[in-house]
Amino acid sequence: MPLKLNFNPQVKTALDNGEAVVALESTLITHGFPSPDNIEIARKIEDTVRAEGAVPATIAVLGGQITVGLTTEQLEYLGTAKNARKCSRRDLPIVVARREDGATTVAGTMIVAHWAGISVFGTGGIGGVHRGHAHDESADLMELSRTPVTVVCAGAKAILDLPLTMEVLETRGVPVIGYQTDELPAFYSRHSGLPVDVRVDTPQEAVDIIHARQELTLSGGLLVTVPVPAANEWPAAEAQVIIDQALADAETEGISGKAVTPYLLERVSQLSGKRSKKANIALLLNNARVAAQIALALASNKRVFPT
Ligand code: PSU
Ligand code: MN
Repeated sequence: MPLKLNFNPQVKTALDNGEAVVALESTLITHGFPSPDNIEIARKIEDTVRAEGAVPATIAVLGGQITVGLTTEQLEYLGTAKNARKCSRRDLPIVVARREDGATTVAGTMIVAHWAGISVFGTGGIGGVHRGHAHDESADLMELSRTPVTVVCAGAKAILDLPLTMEVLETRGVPVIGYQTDELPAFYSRHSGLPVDVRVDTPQEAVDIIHARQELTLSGGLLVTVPVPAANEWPAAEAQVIIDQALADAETEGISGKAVTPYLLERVSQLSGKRSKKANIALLLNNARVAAQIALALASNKRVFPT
């Protein structure tokens, strides 16, 4: 661990006792949802983890301090902060050196979770390869190939090129697990038509793969993909029309770099009324629940590995 991490005492105690802890990201608070919805959603995600019997650890950088497990006050502060930088791997040294606030993406959260000793992380959707811009590949994919954290998500965001994203995950050696599904979920909707590498139906089956990866000393993480609950699904055909419109608008406006993903998510939300938001919140809570169950199975099931 390179720097002193600022631990929430509850998270520290849970980790010291080998209890189940789930890492949560903060970019969805600063760049995923507008205030004040963002704070309420972040709280509900944490409550869902607690209801399962695990301890939530929302990760962010506050005034340059890498913080593992935001307090209620810190979460409220970040939820209204105007200048928090979206932090992937490349951004972490910048916010630390300049004592700035930073919200961690999937990549940034994986790095800090690993430093903190947290091996399960629940989120909405990972970044991936952007449609029509194959060179714009999220740093999330590279992080998954090098940092040993299990990321529970609803697939890659539907605004992305899902077949290309799956290809890159294969090249990078990241196993893609379907949780109670044979198909990669497409974030807002349950179906993408793309097969996952393996289906598991229980948290324990996911833990078996986590253990096998460790035993084989393979670097990198695992992706557990969970479909949005059927009642809150936004069917792919309907979502596609709006996503295409949002992508066209991004081109017209000349949006680029790290602003692309927040722009597209916000535009889809504006164009879809409440449909995309409803699905997004439902999948976040569902993923938090599954992540907590996997963390609990992992905590109750330690194995000693041959060295
Ligand atoms: N999925 C969401 N909302 C988000 C993100 C993903 O529903 O805000 C964020 C995550 O933090 C993810 C990041 O890591 O977007 C990817 O950004 P980029 O494509 O610039 O790597
Ligand atoms: Mn990008």
